[in-house]
Order: sequence, then C-alpha cells, then structure tokens
Amino acid sequence: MSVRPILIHPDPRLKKRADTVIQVTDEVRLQAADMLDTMYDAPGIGLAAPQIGVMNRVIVMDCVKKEGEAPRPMVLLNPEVVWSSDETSIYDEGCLSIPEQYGEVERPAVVTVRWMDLDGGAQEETFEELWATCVQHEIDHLNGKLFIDYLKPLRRQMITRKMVKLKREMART
Ligand code: K1U
Ligand code: ZN
Repeated sequence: MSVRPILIHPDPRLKKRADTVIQVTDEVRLQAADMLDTMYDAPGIGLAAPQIGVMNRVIVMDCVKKEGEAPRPMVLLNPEVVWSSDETSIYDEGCLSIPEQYGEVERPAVVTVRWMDLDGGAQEETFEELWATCVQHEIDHLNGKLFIDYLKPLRRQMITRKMVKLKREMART
C-alpha cells in the first residue's frame, strides 16, 4: 500500500463528476487501501478519489478523533444520500486539496447514505455530527464540488489566489 500525492485546487479534475464503479476489481481494492493510507498520512478524516486524480466514485473516511477510541476506516463506493434532515449544522470545514484554508458550511445535520462495499454488497447507514459533515463533503468531491463553492465569491477568489500562489511555490522547490 502507498501514499499517493493529493491534488491541490485549482485543478480541472477537482471540478469534474466522477464515474460510477461498476465492478469491485483488485485495482479498486488497491486504490481504496492507498486512499486510506493517504488520508491517515495527511492527516485527514476523509478523502475522495478525484483528490488523488482517480475519477471514480470512491470515498474513504474515519472521523474517530478521540484518543484511545478504536479507528473506524470506512470505504464507500458509489455513495448516495437517500435521506437528509431538515435540521442543519454549521462546521468550519477544511480540505486536503485546499491546505490551511477553512470556511463555515451549513449542511443537513443528519444524513442516511447508501453505498456499495468492497465485497459488492449494499450498505446503508445514518450519519450524524462530524461523520455527516464529512460524508457530504466527500460526496461533493465526487460531483466536482468543493467546500469553497458554498462561500461568498470574494472569499472563494481569495482562497483560490492563495492556492495558485502555493502551487507556484511548490513547483519551484
Ligand atoms: O476531503 C478532504 O479534503 C478531507 C477533509 C475532510 C473534511 C474536513 C472537515 C470537514 C469536512 C470534511 C479533511 O480531512 S481536512 C483535515 C481535517 O479536518 C482533520 C485533520 C486531522 C485531524 C482532524 C481533522
Ligand atoms: Zn475536501
């Protein structure tokens, strides 16, 4: 298993809709394992395939943050929100593709998500708190949407300019 490079915004691959996973192949299993390695290495609580330049509908998550609590790595293929609460919550979100930038995003507080697991089976679970925020953030990635798309245009432009500058500096070193 290996840590893969994470794409930094702006990148056209982060704005595209990812393709449905038709079959769970060894390649998909290896991709999922690499995504978990990449997420834990970052460190992050989630990661979507387009962030490593793979344009399929795979996300990984582990929102267990409390010390001493067992990790809960999750791999979700073709995740879709099948129910969302009217109640909303606001979270100061970050993104591994937009390092060190944060912004408040309002989303449904509770969501039920259906997905395919790595054995090809159907799964469904209701997520709340940070898990709910994270799964919606990751599904947005699969649809080419970033958390900055929820912010005011001026703030979004400012963050994008910072990222362009960061990428220029990274290319020089
Ligand atoms: O998709 C991503 O870019 C990963 C992102 C997920 C996310 C964060 C916050 C709200 C919604 C979704 C991250 O993991 S950013 C890093 C982060 O939040 C974190 C890192 C270490 C410990 C705890 C949190
Ligand atoms: Zn993100």
